Amino acid sequence: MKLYMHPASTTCRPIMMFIADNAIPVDQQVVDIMTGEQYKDPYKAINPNCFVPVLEDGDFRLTESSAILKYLADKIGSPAYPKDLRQRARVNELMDWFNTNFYRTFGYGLVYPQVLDFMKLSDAKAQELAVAAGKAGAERFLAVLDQHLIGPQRKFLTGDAPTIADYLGAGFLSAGEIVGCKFAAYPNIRRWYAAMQALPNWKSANAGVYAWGDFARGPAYITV
Ligand SMILES: N[C@@H](CCC(=O)N[C@@H](CS)C(=O)NCC(=O)O)C(=O)O
Repeated sequence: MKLYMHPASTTCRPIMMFIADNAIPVDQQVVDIMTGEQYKDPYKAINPNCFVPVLEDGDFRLTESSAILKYLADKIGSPAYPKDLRQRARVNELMDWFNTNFYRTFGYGLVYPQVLDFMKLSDAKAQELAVAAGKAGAERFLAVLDQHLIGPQRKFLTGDAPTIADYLGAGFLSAGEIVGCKFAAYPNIRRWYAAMQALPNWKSANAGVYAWGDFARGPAYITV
C-alpha cells in the first residue's frame, strides 16, 4: 500500500500514527502541499480535490482521512475499530463529530486563520472578529468534548484503549500546537491528550506539527 501524505498535515498524521502503531506495511510519499504540488499533475489526477491524504491499495484508491483509518483498521482486523454494531456506531459518531463540528470550528475557525496567509482577512478588524468567532465556536465544542465525550472517568474516548476515533480526534486537537493552545479550562481533554501523547509513536508521527509550531512561534496568538 502507499500513502500520499505531508508530515505537517492534520489529516495525515492520525493515519501515520495508526500505521506506525500497527506496523502496517505502507510506503509513504510526501506531496509538497507547501509548494502547490497537490494542484498539479500527476497528483491532481490522483486526487482531483488536491488534498492529502490518499491511500492506494493495489488499484483501489481512497481519499478522506476518516475513511482511510477505517479501511486500514478493517484491513488488519484491529480492535481499534470494533465490530460490535453499537461500539462501531459510537466510533463512527465520534469520527464524524471531530471531522465536522470540531475541526470546522477549531481548525478552520481558530487555528488556521491565524497561521495560513491565504485564510487571513486583509482588514484587521474583520480578522479580529473572525478569529474571535472561531474561538467562541471552538470553545463550545471543546466543552462538549471535555464534559460529555471524554468526561472525568475515561482514559480514551470509549474506554481504556484508543480507537481510531482517538487517533483522528487527538490529531485534529494537536493542530492547536501551532498557535500554542494549552486547553487549561478543559482538564478532561488535557488528561486524554496526555494519554495519546504518551503512546510510543506520537512524537514521530506528529513531528511535523511541532516543527510548524516552532516555525510559527512569535506573534501573540488567540488560543484556548
Ligand atoms: N476531508 C479531507 C481533508 C483533507 C485536507 O484538508 N488536507 C489538507 C492537509 S491537512 C490539504 O491537503 N491541503 C492542501 C490545500 O489546501 O491546498 C480529509 O479528511 O482527508
